[in-house]
Amino acid sequence: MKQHKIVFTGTPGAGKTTAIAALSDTPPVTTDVRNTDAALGKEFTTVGMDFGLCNLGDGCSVRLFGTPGQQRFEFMWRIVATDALGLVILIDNSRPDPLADLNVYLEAYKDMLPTMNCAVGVGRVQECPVPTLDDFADVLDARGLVLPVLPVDVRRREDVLMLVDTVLAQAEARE
Ligand SMILES: Nc1nc2c(ncn2[C@@H]2O[C@H](COP(=O)(O)OP(=O)(O)O)[C@@H](O)[C@H]2O)c(=O)[nH]1
Ligand SMILES: [Mg+2]
Repeated sequence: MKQHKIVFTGTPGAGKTTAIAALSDTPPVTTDVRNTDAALGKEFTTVGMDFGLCNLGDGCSVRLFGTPGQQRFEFMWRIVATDALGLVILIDNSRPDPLADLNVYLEAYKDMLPTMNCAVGVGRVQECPVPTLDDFADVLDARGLVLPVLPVDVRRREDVLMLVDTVLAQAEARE
């Protein structure tokens, strides 16, 4: 069976743990602990990484990894993405500067991106329509990158699957 590795990254609260749980066939392995960082404003936060498995049929399955979100774990972001077929960058559009958030991840992964299959998922666009998907495309364009930017609700399995399919389609196109 073909088994691919796909990594979800993004700011704390962007929905990495939720997305992996939505797609995983098996109960995902998470390392969430009670949050003691008041600045984060959420009850649980991921200190290590998430892991899930999803059988896509056609003899193909994906191993889903989530990076630890907080920037002090940045050294792990690249380690987790080693050997990955693809990367999904999740953006929380309700944050103060979502375009700057995207740039943080584009910078962290800049050596890998030219050869990495990658998609950007923008969450909470209904509540927060600005910046627009075009604005994200402009940020990518400024770095010479052409990547799909999709609206996503990480709580919906179909949305997360769409992101994974987009990454897999890029991989197939490269073959
Ligand atoms: N109301 C609302 N909540 C959302 C939306 N997208 C994600 N969430 C919530 O945002 C939180 C994301 O947390 P989590 O998955 O732990 O993020 P992580 O830090 O990236 O792992 C979850 O509680 C989701 O239910 C959305 O579009 N609307
Ligand atoms: Mg998490």
